[in-house]
Amino acid sequence: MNKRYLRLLVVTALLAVSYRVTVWMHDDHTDDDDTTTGFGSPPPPTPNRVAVDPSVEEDPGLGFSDEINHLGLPRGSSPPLPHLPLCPSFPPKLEGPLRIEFDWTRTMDDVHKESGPGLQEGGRFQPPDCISQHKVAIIIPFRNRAQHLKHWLYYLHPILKRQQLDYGVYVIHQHGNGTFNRAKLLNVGFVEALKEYAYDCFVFSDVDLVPMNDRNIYRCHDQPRHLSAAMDKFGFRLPYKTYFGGVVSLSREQYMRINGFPNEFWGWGGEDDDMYSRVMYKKMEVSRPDNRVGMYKMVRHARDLHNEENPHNAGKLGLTRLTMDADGINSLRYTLKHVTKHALYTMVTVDLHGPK
Ligand code: UDH
Ligand code: NGS
Repeated sequence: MNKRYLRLLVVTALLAVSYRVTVWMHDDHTDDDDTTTGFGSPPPPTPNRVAVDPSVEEDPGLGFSDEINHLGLPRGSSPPLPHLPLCPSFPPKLEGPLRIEFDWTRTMDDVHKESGPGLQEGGRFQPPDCISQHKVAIIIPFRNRAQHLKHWLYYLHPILKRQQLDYGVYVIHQHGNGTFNRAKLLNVGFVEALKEYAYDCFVFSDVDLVPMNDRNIYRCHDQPRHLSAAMDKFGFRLPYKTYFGGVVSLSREQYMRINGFPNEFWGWGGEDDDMYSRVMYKKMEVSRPDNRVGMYKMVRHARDLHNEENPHNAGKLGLTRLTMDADGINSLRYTLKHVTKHALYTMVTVDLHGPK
């Protein structure tokens, strides 16, 4: 190849990249209108560090594969140098069983100290020395649980870092005093996290649950996973075989296949059972860690206000097969109030348009 031809090639490649950036900048990504009317294509994320791994497959296509390649880069752009190696499948610094204590009041200062260095604003982390195999958004439904969140952040950031995940923490805060809706908040988290980065895996976690073993990796598997398989409040076993509450992980594809979670379970109870049925009806299975690795400690607390047991929820469970394709991520409506970047997490405050 002569020098002139090579120069021509380089110029053409640069023009192609700059064209894509220009098109994206002129796309309509404004936040002026704060109503989200469903799940559209998220914008391409900020280009990131990449490792070349020929074994990773292209995204099969869920609405945003035209924009983003499997490395989280806008299509057409080339990976920046230098390359880092992929992180190993078994993170080398895991400790196994952990001692978890909730019987003291943590300040944010304690939490910051424990979280250690390397976190980016909004509770984002990428391992400094290798490219993670897992881009994980951790979604926490939230209202009036500030002390629980401190415990969660205090324990989880060090664990997630040791697990060498490329992760972000999203606390989805229900605005107002209306009836709580856990599953709808989780749907909002999925959409809002994808606006920021090409996450391929989603861990949906209650704020009051901390794993007691760091070998319980906050990643996705080839089937939806129930991570909190052995909670202390249930004597370190499942309360019933189809229990799917607490902490679960689903890949983007698995989540889209079940149309996300139900939006119509207001108040306490049943939404996790509906999520389990969705997985079954779409011919997937639930995987779980064994009872030793899947141990969790829950922060003890009283029942929350405005999240009373809803007797109608149990009755809805018999209808999941009929309702799931119409009630879910494809019918999600909410109003985004604020997105605030804290040092250790991103807080998304949202009006869920609850029943009056
Ligand atoms: N949540 C909040 N605020 C609320 C309600 C729920 O942040 O007001 C979130 C939080 O992440 C919580 C999750 O939603 O962990 C699930 O809430 P839940 O009430 O379904 O489950 P939890 O295990 O409590 O927290 C069960 C009922 C407690 C009765 C205790 C009686 N001793
Ligand atoms: C079932 C609920 C689930 C709940 C589980 C454990 O009865 O949502 O108990 O509850 N299902 C229905 O109400 C239909 S717990 O012991 O954590 O309070 O997750």
